[in-house]
Amino acid sequence: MSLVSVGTQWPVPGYHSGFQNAGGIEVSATSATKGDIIQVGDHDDAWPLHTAIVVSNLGGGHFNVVDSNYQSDEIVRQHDYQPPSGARFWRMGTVGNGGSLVTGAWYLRNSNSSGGHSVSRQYGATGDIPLVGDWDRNGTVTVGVYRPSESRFYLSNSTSSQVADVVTQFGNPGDIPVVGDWDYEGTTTIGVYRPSNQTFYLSNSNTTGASNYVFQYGAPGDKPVVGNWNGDGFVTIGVFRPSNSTWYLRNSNTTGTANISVGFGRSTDVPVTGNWDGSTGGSNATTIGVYRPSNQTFYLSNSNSSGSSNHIFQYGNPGDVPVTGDWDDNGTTTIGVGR
Ligand SMILES: [Ca+2]
Ligand SMILES: [Ca+2]
Ligand SMILES: [Ca+2]
Ligand SMILES: [Ca+2]
Repeated sequence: MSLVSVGTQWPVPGYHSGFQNAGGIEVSATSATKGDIIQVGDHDDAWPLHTAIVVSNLGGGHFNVVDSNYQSDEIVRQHDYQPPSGARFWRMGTVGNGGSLVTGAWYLRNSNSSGGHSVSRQYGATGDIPLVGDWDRNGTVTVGVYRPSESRFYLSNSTSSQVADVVTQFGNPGDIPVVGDWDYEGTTTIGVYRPSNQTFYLSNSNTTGASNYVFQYGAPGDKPVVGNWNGDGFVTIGVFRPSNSTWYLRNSNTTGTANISVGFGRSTDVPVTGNWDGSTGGSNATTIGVYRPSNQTFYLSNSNSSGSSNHIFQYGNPGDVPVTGDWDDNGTTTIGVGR
């Protein structure tokens, strides 16, 4: 704080650019959520330099935060705080692969292109990780969430209701949810990837209980992905490795080496998967793509190989979480965001 009192020590350069260079995404005060950074002042302006971490967004520009030195006392404290209007908000990390919901609004589009949303939904709460699947095997995909604070899945079979049809505890704190039709009988069921031991735990039912598949795969820092990579109908796993922007896809839910390795995307991208062109027959495989939070742009490929993207388009707002699904049941996987 002496820097503030003597004034002449300003500027302290590069707070905002530093967060950005490290992969941070600037978000609005309204959308700031737990774990985001509030940075006040980057130069000698009206607002004293200060950094705080959001614990909860109280609305109306007020936040509960944890910070230190706010009272020049070197004490780390948690308190309610209203940052000055010059404050900026940075999201450095993510929960799950691509982040978590803030308002629980979903904006889904029926084509892989820029434009407005085709369908909107309201489902889930702040901190939830959005999921998509056909939980009741009626042929229609619907939404769900994983609530990390409870290690619970909340799954809806409705295209409108906010009521959960299925509530299931599964996994441990720190797990990343994954969902898929692991046994190719039509129902999308739950699972988690545990980063701490790089192990998948997959269940063939949407109920609490033992996993049907438990196996190690991947390396520390990997992000789990799932898809029907070889077109045989079974949804199997893979990982996206940010350190080398490489996907390692496996055609069975077992430990072992990758069947497909492909470089695609950038380290700070969020992996997404789907059948973007609705190809059928023997080529109905799931293919890869990424959502780039920094420019809110999807880059989707119709093959699991390196090379240029087949679909590149902007969609969503800073802080949104990408989701994918065949919302209109026409065979083509398209995109959306959870907010
Ligand atoms: Ca369904
Ligand atoms: Ca199944
Ligand atoms: Ca395809
Ligand atoms: Ca579709």
